Amino acid sequence: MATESAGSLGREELIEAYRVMRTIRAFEERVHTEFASGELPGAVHLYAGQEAVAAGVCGALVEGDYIASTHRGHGHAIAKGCDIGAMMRELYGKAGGSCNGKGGSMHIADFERGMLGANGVAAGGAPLACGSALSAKVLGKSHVSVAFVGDGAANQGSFSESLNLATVWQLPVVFVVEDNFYAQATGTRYHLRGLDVARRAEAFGMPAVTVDGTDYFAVRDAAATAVERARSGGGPSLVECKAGRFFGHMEGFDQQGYRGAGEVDRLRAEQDCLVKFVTAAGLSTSETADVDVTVDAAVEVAVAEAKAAPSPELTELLTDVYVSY
Ligand SMILES: Cc1ncc(C[n+]2csc(CCOP(=O)(O)OP(=O)(O)O)c2C)c(N)n1
Ligand SMILES: [Mg+2]
Repeated sequence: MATESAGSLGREELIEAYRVMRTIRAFEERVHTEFASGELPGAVHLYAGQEAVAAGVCGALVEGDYIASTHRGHGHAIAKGCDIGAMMRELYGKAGGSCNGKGGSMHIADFERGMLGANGVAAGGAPLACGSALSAKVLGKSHVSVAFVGDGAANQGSFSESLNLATVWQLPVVFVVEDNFYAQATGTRYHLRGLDVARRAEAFGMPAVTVDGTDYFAVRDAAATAVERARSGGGPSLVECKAGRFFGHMEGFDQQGYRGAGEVDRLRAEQDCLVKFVTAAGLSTSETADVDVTVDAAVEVAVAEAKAAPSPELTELLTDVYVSY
């Protein structure tokens, strides 16, 4: 599909988009093997397969914009510019991690990068992004806030409340719903009856579109339109992106018996957003190889440094945990 940004992005922007998606993929594939070898603690939800959503949406943002993420948040963090070394240390619970090793996968945050946090509460990012968007409105700032929400989380009451508040207050916020076809082991045809979440958003008086979440350019164009609308005072929008995950719901505990035979193999063979992107962007083998080598080396370093890093000091146990105002 020929989309607006496919033609308008320069070579450097295309290579940067590939670098972001390739970093997410390498990070997630490596975390999967680290977890399988018993090296990695905690609860981990992998984002591989959905890279074009995080990269496409964050590609439409500028510095100073904010995102609020989900329990499946590594891809969002990487796309928003978080350091993968700090992220890997966080996953290992080590000093120097994004939250000094005390948050783990589901709490990675970096306010300086505009990453308001992964979130263990389904749809927890939606009201957070509304708050961040309200601050822009009240303080007269120009930042836009994005909430990433899963298809299952879109059934949470807090999500509907957020859509309502956002339209009532005309907040500069974009809701990005990632329909990866499952909420844990429950398929969307059981919990949404096949209904696009975008149709629900329209009932709140909000522009909403549904796009192929494995198509970087389709996601980026839809996000750019929504971000521009938000920044120029046009209020909230919703972008629904459909893209399956390559791994189970959660590392270590999901045999994926609820998925059809060969479903993941087919996803990897036919719906790989990185392969689609390279073809659509016309990147050469040498262009991708340069990125691949750099990215793989960076992930290797991140893992080695995370393993070698010390645990946080006991004296740090309560720092950054409680805030007094
Ligand atoms: C408020 C709340 N209820 C239940 C859960 C347990 N839970 C964790 S992930 C999940 C499913 C989320 O599905 P979806 O929103 O589609 O995101 P995905 O895992 O597919 O990325 C649930 C129910 C939770 N974390 N928070
Ligand atoms: Mg889901």
